[in-house]
Amino acid sequence: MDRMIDLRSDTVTTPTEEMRRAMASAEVGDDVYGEDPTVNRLQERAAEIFQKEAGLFMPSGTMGNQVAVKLQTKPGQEVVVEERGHIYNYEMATMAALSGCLARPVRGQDGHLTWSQIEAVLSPSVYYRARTGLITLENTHNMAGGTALTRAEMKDVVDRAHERGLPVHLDGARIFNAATALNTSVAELAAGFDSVMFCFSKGLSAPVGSMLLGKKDLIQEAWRVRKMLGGGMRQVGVLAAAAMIALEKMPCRLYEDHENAKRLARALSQMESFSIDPAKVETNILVVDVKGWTSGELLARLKERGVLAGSTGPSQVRFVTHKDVKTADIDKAVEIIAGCVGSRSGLTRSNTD
Ligand code: TLP
Repeated sequence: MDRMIDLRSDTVTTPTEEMRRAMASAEVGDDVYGEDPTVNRLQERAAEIFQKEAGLFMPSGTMGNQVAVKLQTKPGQEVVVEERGHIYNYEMATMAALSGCLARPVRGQDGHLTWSQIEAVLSPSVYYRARTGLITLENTHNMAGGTALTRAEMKDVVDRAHERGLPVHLDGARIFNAATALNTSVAELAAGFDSVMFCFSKGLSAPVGSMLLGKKDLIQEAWRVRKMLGGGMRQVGVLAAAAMIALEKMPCRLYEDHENAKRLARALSQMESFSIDPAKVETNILVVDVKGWTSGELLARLKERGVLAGSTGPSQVRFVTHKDVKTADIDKAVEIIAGCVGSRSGLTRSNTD
């Protein structure tokens, strides 16, 4: 069989040749002493691009998010999160385990949370209700299908939260995808947030790493919490060197992933076995409802034929496009998927795309 077409996640992307060369020749030092020049440059450059005071390199997005939660909450408080949010569903209940917090999930339309939805769940000021400690937004929203939250809608949440004295964290693992889709800058999208986490290791294709950004005081404390969690790294400039290329060179190609995702969505929308509105695909993620199959059955059949995707529910699958999947691979994947669902139901409509 040819190589697998891996649409499980953009986390599967491999580093570019340029990243590998930069890693091999990176200038390094002990970052626990703050002496790795490559890490220091990366943190400064990320802060500059996002127009935040300071940044801290993190081994993962999960650690970046959870350090932000720990720093901005007290045990016994609630954290508002969109119901399908990563912080709530895919971080092993860390906010409970490490910060002693309770998630307060709110369902937003396609992952968008409005202030009125958030306000409805904020703790009333009576002593017997848990206090809200932090509000979180996710952009793009992964499990809502890679939807992009606009500057205006986020600003509304941030401003109103601040009026109530509440900090707001942005899980911007894929903020560069959002900026690409909305034709704006990441600085514009990150404005006003007390903390922002973004990942180098997703569509930007670095092998490892995320960044937490915020005010100097917050980031100074983040150094302590990262170390507590075992995230103090040593000659980590080898990773920061790849991340620097991810930051400078990779955002400009993300539109290709978005075009490929739309291409895949248009094709799937022509097949009876899937329910997806291609007009709603804004970035590189498709979350698709499956009819007539369980997601497990379908994914196993696709895998046998050379396509990998992920399950996001008993009858829902996720396809993610990225650098290592070209347009020709998408067309090949469409052929394989059509053959697979067609062989079972004979229901494939003609693909007019
Ligand atoms: N997302 C992964 C899985 O964990 C689901 C993926 O394949 O999409 N925030 C968001 C919005 C994410 O999508 C992810 C990873 C993270 C945080 C965590 O990043 P890592 O994996 O670096 O801890």
